[in-house]
Amino acid sequence: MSAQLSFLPVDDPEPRGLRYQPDFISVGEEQELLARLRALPLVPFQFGVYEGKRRIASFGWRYDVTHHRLEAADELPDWIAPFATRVENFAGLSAGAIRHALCTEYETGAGIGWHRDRPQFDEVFGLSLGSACKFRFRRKAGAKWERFTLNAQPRSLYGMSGEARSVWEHSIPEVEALRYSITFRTMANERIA
Ligand SMILES: O=C(O)CCC(=O)C(=O)O
Repeated sequence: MSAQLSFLPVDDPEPRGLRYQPDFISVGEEQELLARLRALPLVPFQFGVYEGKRRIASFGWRYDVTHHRLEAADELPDWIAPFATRVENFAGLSAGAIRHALCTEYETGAGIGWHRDRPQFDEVFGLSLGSACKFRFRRKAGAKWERFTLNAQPRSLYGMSGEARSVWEHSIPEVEALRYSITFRTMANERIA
């Protein structure tokens, strides 16, 4: 179904539940998506009074980090919906399982700090566009951290479920070139609080 990370050395603590699929979309599809993303009214990621360097647009649901709650957002647009369907097929999910898409722009020097995704969401998939990034994972092992880095190439898709999603934290260090991503998420349950 999907490319597991079997090519990696056995010493790497590969997070269970992490999938990676290079060339999930074509170069032409990437160009079309980049044009759409550049045309979006992206807004700086807001955390209380702080603004992140990355800019975002949410569809389906929007997570309000200041008030710690989900809010309804515009439906996934026509140009994103077919890719959500492709992700559902890739992951063996039922049609319509992906109900949220987050578009993110990382200008050069922007990144995202260590975190796990919100518990209101379940499975998480990320389509990388424009440039590569180091997608880092860490988890506590006694007094130390186990670490793992996925080199997420443009046009690739990663998927996080199981431990990769719920135990490991992930982050992206400052990117070296303009990068966009579309993060697709399923919902943890139907009761959205
Ligand atoms: O840009 C990405 O691929 C990751 C985004 C992410 O981790 C998040 O929005 O929580």
